[in-house]
Amino acid sequence: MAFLFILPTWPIDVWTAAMRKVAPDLDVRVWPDRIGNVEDIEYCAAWLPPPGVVKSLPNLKVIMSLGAGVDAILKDPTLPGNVPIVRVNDPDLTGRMTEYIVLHVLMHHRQQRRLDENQRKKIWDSFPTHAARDLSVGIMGMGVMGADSAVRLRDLGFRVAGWSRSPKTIPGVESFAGEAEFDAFLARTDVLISLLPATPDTDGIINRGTIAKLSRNGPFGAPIVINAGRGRQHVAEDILAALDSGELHAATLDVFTPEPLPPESPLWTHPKVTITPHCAADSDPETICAYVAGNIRKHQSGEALDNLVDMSRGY
Ligand code: NDP
Ligand code: OXD
Repeated sequence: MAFLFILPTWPIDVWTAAMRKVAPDLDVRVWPDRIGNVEDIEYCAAWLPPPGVVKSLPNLKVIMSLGAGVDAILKDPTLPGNVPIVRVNDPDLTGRMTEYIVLHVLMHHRQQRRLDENQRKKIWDSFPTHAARDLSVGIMGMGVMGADSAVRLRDLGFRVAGWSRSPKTIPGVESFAGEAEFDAFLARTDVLISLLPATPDTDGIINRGTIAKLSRNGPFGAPIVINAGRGRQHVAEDILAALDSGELHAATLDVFTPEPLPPESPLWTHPKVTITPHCAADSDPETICAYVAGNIRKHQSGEALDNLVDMSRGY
């Protein structure tokens, strides 16, 4: 039995070293030049696999994502339909995302960019601040990441709601579900966060129409958007237009189409936009390899795989 990494855009030596450290007995192969006999390969971990590579593995039993999202794998139109895909659900990855979401909600709430600007200009302006309870945060995507962020934000005193396909029960967090409750969710939301997976249903969900339905009763008089889900979920032109017209107060964006964000994108220099380079939650090689190796061991001993992707939902 062998395990194959298919990571054309990742630092492969870091990942092979991490896997060898956490699973010294695993026969680790690397696409394309250290693949060996393809018939040995029963497990692979992939991110943006070139179309056809996964399909060329005749004895493959499981495809593993090295992140929480699987869109980078599902892009391959030739994936074998009968091989299960699993994704990462790990406290390290989740904790990193929660740090990012809490950081950016607090940054907007405490007007840190205004303070930074004042410091640069040597302006002592102790403007009034407002309480966390004055701000309604709404999280789209209440899975592993969204639920954890919601709880931490709730504990800081923010009014938190989540929107997902199915309703959730989290004490102190209001739940909205499905298209029927989307508008009500938007109407009570001052800070809109996306932690949705990339699927055809979530493509372009942060558009001018969505922004227009957000609350304008919050302390800034206009809403704030934070997208750490996937770049496909926001329409960049709509965000820019809404910021310029005052319909949107500010935006934090971690994910883009395409990535890297091209230097000519007006998002880079917009005074109301905070850009981060898809680093909200980094996959730590040793932690993720230990998780992958654990899932392989489970599968080999006949146990159910953790965090199986439901192909009918696409996440
Ligand atoms: P989960 O699968 O645990 O959660 C996904 C959530 O989205 C679920 O609550 C699901 O609803 C909801 N959802 C999916 N489709 C819809 C829809 N059409 N309408 C309403 N709700 C929907 O994923 P994770 O929380 O682990 O990760 C979420 C995403 O975060 C990843 O797919 C990835 O894109 C992104 N991510 C980004 C990173 C970064 O660094 N920027 C790092 C890691 C992840 P339900 O619960 O009802 O199924
Ligand atoms: C992920 C990511 O999906 O890093 O884990 O984007």
